[in-house]
Amino acid sequence: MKDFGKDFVWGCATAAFQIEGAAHENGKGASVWDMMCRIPGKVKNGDNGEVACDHFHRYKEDIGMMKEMGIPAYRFSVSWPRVIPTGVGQVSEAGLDFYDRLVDELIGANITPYVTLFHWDFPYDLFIRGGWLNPDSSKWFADYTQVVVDRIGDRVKHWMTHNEPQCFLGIGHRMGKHAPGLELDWPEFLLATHNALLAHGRSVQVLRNKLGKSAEIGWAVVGNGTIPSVETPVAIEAARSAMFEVKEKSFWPISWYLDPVVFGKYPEDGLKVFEKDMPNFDPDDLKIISQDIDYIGLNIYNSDTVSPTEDGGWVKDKPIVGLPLTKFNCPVTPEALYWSPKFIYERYNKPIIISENGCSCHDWVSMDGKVHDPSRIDFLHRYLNNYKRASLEGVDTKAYFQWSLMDNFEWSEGYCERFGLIHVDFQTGKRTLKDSAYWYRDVIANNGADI
Ligand code: IFM
Repeated sequence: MKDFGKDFVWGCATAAFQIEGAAHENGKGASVWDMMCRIPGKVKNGDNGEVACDHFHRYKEDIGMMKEMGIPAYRFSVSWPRVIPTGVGQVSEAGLDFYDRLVDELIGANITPYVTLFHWDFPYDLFIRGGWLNPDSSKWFADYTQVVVDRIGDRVKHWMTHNEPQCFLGIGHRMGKHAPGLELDWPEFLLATHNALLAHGRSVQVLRNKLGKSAEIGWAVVGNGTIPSVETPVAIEAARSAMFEVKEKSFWPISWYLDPVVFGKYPEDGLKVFEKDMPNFDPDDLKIISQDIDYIGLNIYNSDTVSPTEDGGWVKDKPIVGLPLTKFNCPVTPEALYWSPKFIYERYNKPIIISENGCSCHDWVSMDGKVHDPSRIDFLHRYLNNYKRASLEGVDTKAYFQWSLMDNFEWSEGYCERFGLIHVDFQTGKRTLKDSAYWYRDVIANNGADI
């Protein structure tokens, strides 16, 4: 039976704020998420990241569990305010030491580190200086990148700059639901977005200068896309257009983020939509933004289904009555893992990494001491089936990272959504491998041949 190919990489993913805890250890600075957690009503149950999974202290145990599961690669993020407490200037050697130890422990366990530089915990001190609206913000990020790569770049070869720009910019700076909780008008939002894109580009430059071609560099965007309602050429083209079109003011369209990064220009239709809202910027910015990257990371959870219309357009289908939903109320749409990677690969011609995929379920420790999560197994199986189809049909699929290694802090949902392969008892910190962890171990062991 066919597997995913000999160089395919299997892994799990997490993010610093969601698991580390140790919020004040060694003078760690605050992030916008620490601020958000203190604003009543912003996070369910008033939960916060003070302790989270206490991974900062228990990382050896966590890596031991990864070893037990046979996980070959681990995607984690570095906390910017842990390594530079005020975001710029004084570096915390103790903060950097943690990532040093983490990387060493991973390599010792034969697990390849994939480092994300920014998974949303923006330094609070820089936020009060204007955050991504500050014209210096991209340089701050470049300086931070330098500090991190100087310390762990000798051992880390796989890098991602930002995680999900649509979310930290859109949900954080337009909807106000995520940190920093802003509801900017479009001109300010587009300026923040432009600066964050520039930060990505400068960060790639720093990584490349330091590591050259030995490094594999990319970033991770929300890759939820569109599924054609039927597999006819017309319906497929309708779904493709729907995936990339910017037809109204919205922060979701993937082309708004990927076109500048890969093609060095904003999409024409989006420029028409945003027109006078666009910031003035130096045209050379786009050269910086479009540094050559080695892959595109896609975080895919679900997709809309669309149908073609008679006039050559498309329309979103109404959700099917009774469509399966995850605990988080997200639709279960496994074909998302076929169509999104395919459409993205065909448009941008870059290797694909699934940098996140998974679901939250109603998990608890049963009377037998185990955690039975058949719906997560079924979810992952169906999605991987589709990813395999993409791979077998020629999409350059490099890797798959399940979200998430362990239950963790799910942003404005607090600890209410459990995405992990490892169950975490948030009262005691006790970890328990779920049934899905053992299932994933077997998938990895035969490189997905049974999928
Ligand atoms: O937990 C998040 C992660 O931080 C970013 N992508 C989606 C996940 C699940 O909601």
